[in-house]
Amino acid sequence: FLKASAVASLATGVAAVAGTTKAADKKFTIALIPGLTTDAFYITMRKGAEAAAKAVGATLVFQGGPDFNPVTQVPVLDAVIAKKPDAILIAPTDKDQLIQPLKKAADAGIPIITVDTFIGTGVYQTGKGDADFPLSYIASDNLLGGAIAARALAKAVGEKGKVYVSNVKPGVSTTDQREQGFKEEMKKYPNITVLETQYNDDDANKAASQLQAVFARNSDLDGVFGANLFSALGAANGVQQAGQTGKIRVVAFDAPTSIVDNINSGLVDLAIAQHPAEIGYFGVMAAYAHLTGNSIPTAIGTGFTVIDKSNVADKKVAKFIYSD
Ligand code: T6T
Repeated sequence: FLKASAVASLATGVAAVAGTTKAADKKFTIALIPGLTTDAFYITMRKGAEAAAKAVGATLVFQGGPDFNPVTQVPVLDAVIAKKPDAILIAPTDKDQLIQPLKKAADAGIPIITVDTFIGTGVYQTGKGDADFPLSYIASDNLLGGAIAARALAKAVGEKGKVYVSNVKPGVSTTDQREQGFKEEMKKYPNITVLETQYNDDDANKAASQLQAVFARNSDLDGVFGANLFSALGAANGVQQAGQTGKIRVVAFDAPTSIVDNINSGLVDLAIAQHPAEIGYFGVMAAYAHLTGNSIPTAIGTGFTVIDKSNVADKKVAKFIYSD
């Protein structure tokens, strides 16, 4: 026979377990709003987010705009807010222009976590400024990524000559930081001139024509850093169209499937793969932790895998190539 006190504590234990089960049983809906829907980076992020949602029994809603632009992203955000999800994960397409639209969601009581890109300074929960309300920022270290790109390009061009950055547009936290990190690191190479940045609006065709225009003005152009998937893809295409494969060296941010051929053919020297699936996975897990009463870190950093000719065929590396 159990003593009365033992029965009581057993009962409490059962109640506690039942309570836990109840909280975990609630099916949360977590929305993921990417920078744009048709980008292998965000498609891969979605996969990671789906895996985490499955693990915790949450429903993931993936909804985004057709291009990387606040004009198309804000209406999507408004539509998502109207559906009252339990949490929103979002890659804001502009660090200032998304502050007020996201504030509306936070004021409506929806927890916000930014993934990949940030608003304001990206330092959250400080009690300072108008953009500290998101709970967490989950992303690559983009300043570091820019510095890695600079070192790789410097090496590829023999630490001298002319290079430029092919970039999206000012105001995007990730690509601004990559350019900043790149330029800071390039100061260590006094014989390398960094020409004016070319902004392509996330349009690979524009990045390709810009490469050709820069080359037309600078026949001694040695290299280009493509600061995101479309900038790098476009710049590499431009190099190929100009018949300069291997002469104008290319360092790429991001790793779509096409990067494998481009590395093997020597068109691209090196690609810096982000880990978007991790960003999605930890984004959902952080939201779930918060929704079930746990505290979460205000920032989570994910890593890079640097891919070049020497390791592109390695399975451990290939798994970081993005999904189509
Ligand atoms: O480079 C990624 C992402 O990190 C950036 O914020 C926007 O561009 C990509 O989605 C690649 O196209």
